[in-house]
Amino acid sequence: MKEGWSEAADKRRDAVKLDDYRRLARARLPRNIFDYIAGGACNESTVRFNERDMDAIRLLPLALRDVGDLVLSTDLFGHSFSAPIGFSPTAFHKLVNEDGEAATASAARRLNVPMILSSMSSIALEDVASRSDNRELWFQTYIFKDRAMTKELLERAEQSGYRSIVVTIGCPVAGKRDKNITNKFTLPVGVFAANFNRSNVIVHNNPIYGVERAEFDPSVTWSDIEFIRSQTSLPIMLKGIMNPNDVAPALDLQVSGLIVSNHGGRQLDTTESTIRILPEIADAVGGRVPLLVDSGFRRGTDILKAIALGAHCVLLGRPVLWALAVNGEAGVLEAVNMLREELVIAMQISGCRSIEEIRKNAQTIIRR
Ligand code: FNR
Ligand code: LAC
Repeated sequence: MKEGWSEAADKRRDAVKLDDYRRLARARLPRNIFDYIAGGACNESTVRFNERDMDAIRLLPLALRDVGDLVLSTDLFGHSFSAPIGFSPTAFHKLVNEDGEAATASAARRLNVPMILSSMSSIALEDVASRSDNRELWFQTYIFKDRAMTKELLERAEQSGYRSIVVTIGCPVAGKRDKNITNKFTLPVGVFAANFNRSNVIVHNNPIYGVERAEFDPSVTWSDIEFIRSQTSLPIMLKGIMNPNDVAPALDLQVSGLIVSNHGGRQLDTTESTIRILPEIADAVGGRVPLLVDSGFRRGTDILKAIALGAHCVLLGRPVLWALAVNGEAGVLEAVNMLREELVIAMQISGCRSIEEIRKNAQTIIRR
């Protein structure tokens, strides 16, 4: 891959950056759905920390490095992906597009980037895999109070060809989302957690309450990760690591990867931004397993910084939903290609020819 910005990119007049999809989606979506996706916990301070802290880290570009040819490929769990960019698990894609997760997963296949399907998907996990023909999907689950349900999901994912299991931690309970409560948010008719049955419960704070057998469990401990391990032969990643002290117990349980995440600021408000805690977590991990990160990544330079600070891959949450809302599968392709082009430019101007070189140059190109 040679060039950064292309003529094709110039033709996309409506959106020139990832955040434009948010603006365009806002104009299309009902207010309560937009708020459910965009919103965070309480004052939404962490939502803002996530994005603003990217800018607090400055770059010192290295000049004259022959950056004519770049390599962006990224190997994870035995597959070579096209870029260090992937999709975080997000619930209910049919809220924004009728093809829902099938469209997103198909975009991920065409882009050759990893996608984590949420257990709260609005299309059943088997159907997402078959409709998208994506053979590299990963599956996310919580450790639900109903362990039999948790086990069933693991079995279904393994049987349908999912490549790894992502267990979301840091959710003993659902965070408080003021906007959903104010809006009296409920899922529209036709959108539901398709891997589950509907319950009659209505709690506006988070639609997960309306899903039978999907109750969070405040009693979850590290030993439950062992339970998950005993139930699947797939690699297991933990998503939601925010404290360096949680790295040792995770690695003791031989997990295959970690995802630094504060759920996009949707769980505990005033939690630290992921870009700021990433270096400390990377130190604790010491390269023993792949380290991924999400929450607030919107620009090519954000991704460059995450890699320099120890991440192997950066995941996108809301931007994927915004792009899906604006133009379905094609929107997701466009948006990710745009971000990839920004990453290419950032690598070239900072003097890094590969993901490996970003890591090697990290000490000199990053100023904190
Ligand atoms: C999420 N997230 C999430 N995480 C998870 O583990 N399981 C899930 O079902 C969901 N559902 C979900 C729905 C919506 C609408 C959003 C916005 C987010 C959190 C998600 O995986 C990710 O951590 C954040 O979205 C990343 O932050 P950005 O990129 O949205 O800032
Ligand atoms: C959310 C839940 C589904 O973030 O985790 O909305």
